[in-house]
Amino acid sequence: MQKLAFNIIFLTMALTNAHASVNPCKIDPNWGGCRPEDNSNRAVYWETILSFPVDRNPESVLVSGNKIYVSTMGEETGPIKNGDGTLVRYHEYGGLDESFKVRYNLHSPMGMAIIGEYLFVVDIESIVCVSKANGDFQFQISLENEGVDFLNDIVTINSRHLIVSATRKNALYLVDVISKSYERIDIPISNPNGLSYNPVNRVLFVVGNKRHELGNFGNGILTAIEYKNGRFQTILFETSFGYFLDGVAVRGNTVLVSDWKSVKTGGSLFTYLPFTRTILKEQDLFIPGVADFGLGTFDRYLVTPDLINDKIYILKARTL
Ligand SMILES: [Ca+2]
Ligand SMILES: [Ca+2]
Repeated sequence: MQKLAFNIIFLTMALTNAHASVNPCKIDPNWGGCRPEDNSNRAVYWETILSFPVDRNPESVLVSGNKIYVSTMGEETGPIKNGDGTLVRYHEYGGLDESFKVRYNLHSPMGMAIIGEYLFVVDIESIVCVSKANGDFQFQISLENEGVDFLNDIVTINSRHLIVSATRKNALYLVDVISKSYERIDIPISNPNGLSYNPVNRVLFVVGNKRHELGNFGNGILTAIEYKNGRFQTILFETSFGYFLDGVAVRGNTVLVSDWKSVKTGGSLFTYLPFTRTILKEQDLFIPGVADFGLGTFDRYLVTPDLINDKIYILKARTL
């Protein structure tokens, strides 16, 4: 009897504690918003609510708090050293935030990641670090010695490590921003493009393509890599879908993937559920050039570049 009473008290305490420990907003700096715990296994419908022009060739978007960071490649979309690329910051309603200015010479900046007060961007063979507050240059780490010539995306793993994708090298690198060193991850990936990391179960998602080109053939590959025994070395699964995959983001228990699909009719967004290894949904976005998108504010907003028409689109999640 005493034991039962103890158990009831223990259970009550556990429930109270469980309730108290539920954090309504677990902000992850990598995707800048909360994880939608209540809706974590489901696909939603994304509705466009706003778009605005960006100069020029926006490749990647990162949302942090109520700010939208955009990397622009300049005149050319290839990794060319012409010094006309930059990073710009917008307010959530689309106005340019002039208090952020990158004076450092960027060529063809693409994916971005945040660690603390620092914003990292990949630029051809380098990882460039600027102040997240005002864009002031901090330092850069070059992977030139690795023969890297087309870094595409970058993702935060923890407070000192990042992973970058080197598309033409079919390689990923783990970068230490404190010691400014890097090592190649011993897993070949075909033309790796977008990266996203789920720190809850320590799984890295990589989207790549059999060929790094837009075509009318099935081309995309999503790879899930597990962090185990201190290393990224185990492929959990690999699956093929879509035409030309670019961006990826963990949303709750699902993984969102952008597919360029067609320059004429626009791209689409896949919602993939790793637990069951199934595609929950493919939504046509009617936006061409859906490159490296970002999620923001409670994962209820999705912000994507339109690389073809030099625009940014803000979409809002509608529950199905
Ligand atoms: Ca450029
Ligand atoms: Ca990309």
